[in-house]
Amino acid sequence: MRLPGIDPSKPPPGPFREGFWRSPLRGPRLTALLGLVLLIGLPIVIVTGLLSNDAYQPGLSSANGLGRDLGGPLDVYLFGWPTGWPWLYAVTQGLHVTVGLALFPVVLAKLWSVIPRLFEWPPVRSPAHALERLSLALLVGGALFEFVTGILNIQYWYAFPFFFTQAHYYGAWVFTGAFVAHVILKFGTMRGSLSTRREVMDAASHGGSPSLIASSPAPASMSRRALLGTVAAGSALLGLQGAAQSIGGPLRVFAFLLPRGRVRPGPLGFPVNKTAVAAGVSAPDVGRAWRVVLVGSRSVSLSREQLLALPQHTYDLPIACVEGWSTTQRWSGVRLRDLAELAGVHGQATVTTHSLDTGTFGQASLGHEQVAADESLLALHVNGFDLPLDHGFPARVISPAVPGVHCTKWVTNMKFTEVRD
Ligand SMILES: Nc1nc2c(c(=O)[nH]1)N[C@H]1C(S)=C(S)[C@@H](COP(=O)(O)O)O[C@H]1N2
Ligand SMILES: [Mo]
Repeated sequence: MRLPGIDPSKPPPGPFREGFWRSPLRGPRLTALLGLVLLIGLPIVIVTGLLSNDAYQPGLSSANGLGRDLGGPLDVYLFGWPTGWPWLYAVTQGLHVTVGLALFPVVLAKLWSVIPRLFEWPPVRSPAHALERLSLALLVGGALFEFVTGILNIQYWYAFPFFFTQAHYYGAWVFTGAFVAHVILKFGTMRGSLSTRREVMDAASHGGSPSLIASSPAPASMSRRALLGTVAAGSALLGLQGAAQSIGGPLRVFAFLLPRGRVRPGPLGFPVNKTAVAAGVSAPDVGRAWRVVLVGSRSVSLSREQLLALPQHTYDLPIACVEGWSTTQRWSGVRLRDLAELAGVHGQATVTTHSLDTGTFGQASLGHEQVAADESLLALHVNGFDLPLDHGFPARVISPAVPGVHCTKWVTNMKFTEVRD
């Protein structure tokens, strides 16, 4: 296939010319080694990402318009998110963020190792070659998009004009499709390159693609071992950040590069997602006049004293944020299902909570599995103390295994909706 105006024997100057890429470190074995690490690690990130979407309960959106709805047929809801293992989301999302952070240096090194291939000349040789190049564009673009948006999100730096969740989720489908195609196409090459001790000219170089081995190598400025060591050290540092904020406790100090690394000492010093000041919640709002309104087949309004007079239950439960940090504390309060009963809802029910905080996270929904769980509470105490204002005083939701965003603070209203099946 000849493209008009393109002479295959005359690449434009610069990166398209043989001899432009001169690092002696590049070669198919290096690329294959980095590829193997990604082949093992990326499926963990992909699967835990899909599970995170499930935990957000997209299925609830049709019930009350408040569950998450990213739109489109790929917003899949696989199964009702279980409540039996309270640590479940802390583990799946901790893995998503920790493994993702640790793989970022490997992704960058892998892209560096194959960069001569991105500058093929002629850019397109045949329809099959065009398809292959398109899949590579989706792979590289998808990977960079996913890693960069994910990392900006955990740094609370919304430097982009689109809605993070939707873009990161649909970007993941694009990336995953391209990743699967790439693994199918390149698995044999990777195995072949790893099975020899020495770099050999890659087969593809005969097919017209530029070789990864420089034709006129420059003197090495570092050894290949030093390159791999640098990548591994970068991965270890970032992986430590993720693990430290997700495992928490005394390890949290090692998350010094992340926003949730700094906490105050003492039993109430655990991380705060959004402070009362940031949410616009002030002392008068939560004074003696505060009431929570329970809505079901009837409406009941309760003061904090009245809530405290109801049966209290205590559980150790994590708050596990989508950003990968979690913290387990001892919460006490009234069971959500007891509140549903008070509102006259006796069967299976979902709940939608509203808060004094009028921001995006000031409302959330829980499925009927969550409402029915023993450990799901409207918490009034944490670690034996009144809830601090930053953690949702006078009352907040806490529920096993759900993403932290469902644990609404400064609750003012709870609407229970009976589910009929
Ligand atoms: N009203 C209200 N509730 C909220 C939030 C919020 O911004 N406003 N943030 C949610 C998120 S995203 C998380 S991870 C948890 C964090 O709880 P914490 O701030 O007590 O650690 O609270 C959730 N509840
Ligand atoms: Mo969160």
